[in-house]
Amino acid sequence: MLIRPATEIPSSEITDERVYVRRREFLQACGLAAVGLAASPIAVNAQAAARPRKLENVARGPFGTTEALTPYENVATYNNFYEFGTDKSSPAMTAGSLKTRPWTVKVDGECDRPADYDIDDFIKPHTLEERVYRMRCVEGWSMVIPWVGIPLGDVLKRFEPTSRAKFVEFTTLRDTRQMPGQRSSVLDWPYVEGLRLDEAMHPLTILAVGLYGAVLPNQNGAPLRLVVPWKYGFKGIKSIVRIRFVDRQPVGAWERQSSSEYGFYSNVNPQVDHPRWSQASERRLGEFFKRKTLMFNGYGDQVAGMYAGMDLRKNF
Ligand SMILES: Nc1nc2c(c(=O)[nH]1)N[C@H]1C(S)=C(S)[C@@H](COP(=O)(O)O)O[C@H]1N2
Ligand SMILES: [Mo]
Repeated sequence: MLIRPATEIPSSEITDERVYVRRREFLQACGLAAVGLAASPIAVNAQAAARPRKLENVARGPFGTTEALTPYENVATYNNFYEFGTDKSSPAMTAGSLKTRPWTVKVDGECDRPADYDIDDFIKPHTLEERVYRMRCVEGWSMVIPWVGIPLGDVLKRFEPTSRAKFVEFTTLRDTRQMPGQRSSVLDWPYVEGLRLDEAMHPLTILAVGLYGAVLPNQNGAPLRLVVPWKYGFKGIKSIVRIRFVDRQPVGAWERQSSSEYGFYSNVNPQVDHPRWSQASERRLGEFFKRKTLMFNGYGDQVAGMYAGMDLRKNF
């Protein structure tokens, strides 16, 4: 099996030192230690004992940035996951109630091979890759995260989308017992997001199953979440239970809540302000000074062509 739940590892087996050594081995296996990443904050892991289990057979994926990684502690304790409360610190404290196995992913809509998959069978045909991506939240903070995942395009091709498939819609689990934040009507549950088919097929787009070489912490969207690094973070829907090929543009949970603030495209764009704040700069978690926000979050060379001829002020 490719992925075992964290709960199968007795806590006695996980010590700070072992996790540190495993991390170093992982970096060496990926050839990353040689470029000095081992000296970055990843080696300092105060919360290592709480980390989920390491993932085996992770290859080094393309598109890696060499910017300093955001410390694991920030990535795993400063979260937006409204199903577990609206405070940044709440998901890390309460997402333990989410049961990530067994987990079924339904694939349906405009495709020739719709099916319900057990999460492990869903992932099995693919090689896990590490992708270090810059991430930018619409609220003005950013991180650099070493994701472990599989290219979404490879996944979607398996289901043979029909010629009517123009968009892909993703849905998060809805279960008020496991997700206590869904008892509040802060969003119209379940959380939904969508991509145009070409955005979904783009080689930068991945489905993540882990970060920092280990299984995704629940608060980061276990067992399966979307990662689209040139878009604001809310497009990266967590804890996915359904992937549907559709012919019409899906309405995401944030767009449904406030379409004047959260558009369908949500490409990172320093020239288009959020109605209530500027998007010109950002604060990288763990840093003091603000940085200028880059068009398409710095991925313009790879993705700008998909929006040629579109008015990106209108299609925000
Ligand atoms: N289901 C679900 N997915 C979600 C969210 C959410 O509240 N619910 N928040 C989004 C937002 S606004 C951001 S910035 C990212 C945060 O991901 P992270 O906590 O792993 O950094 O998750 C996105 N995916
Ligand atoms: Mo966000």
